[in-house]
Amino acid sequence: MKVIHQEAVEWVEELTQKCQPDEVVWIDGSEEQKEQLEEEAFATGELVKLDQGKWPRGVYHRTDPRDVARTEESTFICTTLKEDAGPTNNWMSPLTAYRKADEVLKGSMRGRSMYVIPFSMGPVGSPFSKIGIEITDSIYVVLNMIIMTIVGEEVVTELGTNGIYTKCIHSKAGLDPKKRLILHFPEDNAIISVNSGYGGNVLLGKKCLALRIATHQARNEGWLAEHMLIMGIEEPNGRIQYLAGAFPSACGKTNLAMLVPPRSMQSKGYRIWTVGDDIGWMRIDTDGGLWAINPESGFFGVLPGTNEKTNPNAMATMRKNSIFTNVVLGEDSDIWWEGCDWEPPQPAWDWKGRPWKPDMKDESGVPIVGAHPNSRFTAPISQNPSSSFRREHHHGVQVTAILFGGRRARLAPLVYEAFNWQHGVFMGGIMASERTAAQYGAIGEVRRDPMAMLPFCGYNMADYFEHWLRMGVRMKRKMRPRIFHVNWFRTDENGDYLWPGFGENLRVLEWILARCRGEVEATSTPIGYVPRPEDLDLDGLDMSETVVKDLFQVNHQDWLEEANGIEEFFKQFGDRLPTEMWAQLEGLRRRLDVMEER
Ligand code: OXD
Ligand code: MN
Repeated sequence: MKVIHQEAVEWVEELTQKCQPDEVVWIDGSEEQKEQLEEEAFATGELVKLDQGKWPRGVYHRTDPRDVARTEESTFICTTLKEDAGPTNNWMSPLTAYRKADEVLKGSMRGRSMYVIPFSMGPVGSPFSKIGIEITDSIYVVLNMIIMTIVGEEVVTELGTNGIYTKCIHSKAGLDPKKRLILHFPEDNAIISVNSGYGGNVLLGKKCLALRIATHQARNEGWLAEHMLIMGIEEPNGRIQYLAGAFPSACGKTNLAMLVPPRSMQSKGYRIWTVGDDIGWMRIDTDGGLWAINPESGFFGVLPGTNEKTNPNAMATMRKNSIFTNVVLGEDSDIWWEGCDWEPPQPAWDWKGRPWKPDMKDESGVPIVGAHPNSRFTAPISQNPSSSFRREHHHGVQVTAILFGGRRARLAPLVYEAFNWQHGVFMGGIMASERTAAQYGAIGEVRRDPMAMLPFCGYNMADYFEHWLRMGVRMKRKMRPRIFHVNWFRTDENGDYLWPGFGENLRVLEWILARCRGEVEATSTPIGYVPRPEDLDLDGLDMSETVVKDLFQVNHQDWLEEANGIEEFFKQFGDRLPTEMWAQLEGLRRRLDVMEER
């Protein structure tokens, strides 16, 4: 592979001097090179070859037990001015950050190989796409990047002699959690990640480039980089319309993106087409509409709870050519995780590598899980049976509706629509989820997560709201996506879900699309438009009138309390918060007052 980008070659040379690897290997994405790297990793134990009958070309990896999830406390935005990172990000001055990174990087690759991965986020040559070069000392990272991004000669050709690229540096170094740093330099278009081997911290094309660095570029260049799934809904008449949706972690984003319609809707002719499950890059095209691509080529999905019922398409996607991280490994080279469809292999080892069998308990009687709750599969999107034919299209897909979601037991109706774009931005800005037993912190405690971007917005979130508001103004009114909020998690007084979820969510998406086409009326409430019960297809669901009423109820007192919580959240942004956001909050309170007077 011939690299003619002199500056990139010099940068790699400089890093070679600094990190002192035994050798430098440029990754060309070829099958031969991939196989050779796998063999090396099998020999050192970095990877385990799985039962090739059950998992063709499947491999297994275990991360250090202290390194199993994104570490927000070691993640920094390194801008010259602290205010540019804003109150919701950790900030470090670029000078300090480079110095600290240098201390770790110096000699960190002695006795190891340094791999250089030129990669493209998005179809090569598309006006949406961005190129990066990741330097890493981990074969696991190389193999994941080959699945998650486009790697190969075509990227180097596209880069040419002077193309722009993000400098992405990763070294496992000593995997010391105390010295772990995930540093973003938006002003230099660079990322440095040290002392971690966990996907979200080290597959630098994903959260680091495609969100934190890209949000900064998107603001400067006038587009949106979002933590969103993108899916197409094909109706019986063959029309396909696309939705983009932002949901906080543990709200079923991957499952929704890969949804299989319930039988009753399948037989009418409905189909879902997955464009992406995690990241959407969106631009205003010459038609004045919003167009989106998924810059990723693979899924990096959570395994526990994934099975033929919750996500049959994910199960089919990971059948071959996939990487499994931190699940149970059997002596027979089979794998297992909590909630999968088969019996655990025996003998077996858990995600920490300790002998494990089902129903084991620790000294205090607490069950010992076999797979880490954040164990993952990495699989090519192209293997998804519902993969959209538009996925590789250079201009992406036109977004008809934007969905914001959260996990709210009482507050939010199943679905409601924003009055207009500005109100929709407010709706995204106040997004929140209540913690479940599976997460740290008090159960029921509300975590505000605007547009599901709290850990991913690479600049001051107040400016991010302003950018969203401006984007709306730039779109043609008729082409502007409508904005909705969904909540699949509303419960009754016994804590049981009111809505069945899974494939049935398509019924809600259908109402959303009907609204976008102007085909159905809706009921106006202080928080937005909710469906009239007769407009939601509830065929075959056996749902009582009371349940339907409860699903859409807007409780005055709960919303007044919510408004106080929103005010507290907004205050931290001081004068930088757009006045429109305060005006929206006032509007909400005013409408709630009118509701009470009635
Ligand atoms: C992810 C996340 O891994 O959002 O996608 O944490
Ligand atoms: Mn995500």
